[in-house]
Amino acid sequence: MHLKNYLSDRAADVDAAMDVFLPKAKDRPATIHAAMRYAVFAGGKRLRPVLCLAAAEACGGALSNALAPACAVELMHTYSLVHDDLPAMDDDDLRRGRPTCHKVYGEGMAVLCGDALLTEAFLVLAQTPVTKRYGTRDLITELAATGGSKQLIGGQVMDLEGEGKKLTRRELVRIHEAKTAALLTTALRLGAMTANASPAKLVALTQFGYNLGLAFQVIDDILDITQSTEVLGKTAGKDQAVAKATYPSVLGLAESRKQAAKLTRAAMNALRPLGKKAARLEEIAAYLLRREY
Ligand code: GRG
Repeated sequence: MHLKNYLSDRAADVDAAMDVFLPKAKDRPATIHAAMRYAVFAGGKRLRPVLCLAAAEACGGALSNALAPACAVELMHTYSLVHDDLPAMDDDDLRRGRPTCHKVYGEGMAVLCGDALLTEAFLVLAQTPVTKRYGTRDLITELAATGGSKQLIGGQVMDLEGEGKKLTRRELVRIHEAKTAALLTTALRLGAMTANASPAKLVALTQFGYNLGLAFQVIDDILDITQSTEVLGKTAGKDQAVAKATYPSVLGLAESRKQAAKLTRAAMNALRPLGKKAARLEEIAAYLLRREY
C-alpha cells in the first residue's frame, strides 16, 4: 500500500476508535465533552498513534490490539497542546487550523479539558489487551513516566525557563528529548508491547523513536520559520517572536537541515534488528524528513 494511503487509513482507524472511546458530546456535563471532542477532532496528523500501530505491525502484532494505546498517546498529546496554547503558556489563538480550545470554550474550560483528556488517556490505555510479557501495569508505567515531570512536563518547564535566554545546544537537545522524542518513543514502545515484542525489539524502537523524535522537532523548528500560518495551521514565526531557542536560532537553517537528515539516518539504522517488517517505519521516517507542515 502507498504510504499516503497507509497514513490516511491508519488515521481513520484512530479517529473511529477515538469516537467510541470518548464520551459523547451530549453526555453531561455537555460542555466539557464538546470541548474534548473539539480538541481531539481538529485535524491533527495523528503521527503518534500511527507510529504506535506501525510498531505493533513491525513486531508481528494485530492493529486491533494497538488501537487503545494509540488513542491514549494521542489523548495525552492533545492535552499537552490544549494546555500549551493557554495564555499562561504559549498564548496561541490557532491550533490545527482552528481557534484554540480556550478561544472557543474559555480558559477555565480549556484547563479542565486538558485535565480530562489526560485522565481519559489512562482510562483508554487500561483497555489494552495484555500479552505474556507486558501487563497493564507496564503500559501504565510507560505512559505515566513519559507524561510526568521528568519528560513531557519537564520539557515544558525547561522550555518556559529558557524563553529569552541563550541556550547551549545540549540544553536545547534536552528540551527536545523531553517535549517531543519521549512521547513518540512511548507510542512506538506501547505498540510493540501489544505485539509481545522482545526486549531487544523494544530497545531498537526506543533508539528509533529518540532519533526520529529529535528529527521531528528540528523540522518543526525549521517549518516555524519557513512556512506560513495557513500551511502550518498554527501561528508561524512564533519561536522568533518570543525569542525561543530553537535549532535554527542556535545552529542556523542549513546546519539544522543537516542535523535533521543525520538524525533520520540514525533512526533508520536503529531499525535493523526488526528486519523487513520495519519497512513501513523506515518509510514514515523518510516522509517526515520531507514534510512541509
Ligand atoms: C504538558 C502543557 C504541557 C506541554 C508539554 C508537548 C508540549 C510540552 C507542548 C506542546 C507544543 C509543542 C510545540 C510540542 C512539541 C512537539 C510538537 C512539534 C508538537 C506538534 O505535534 P504535531 O505536529 O501536531 O504532530 P498535530 O496537530 O499534527 O497533532
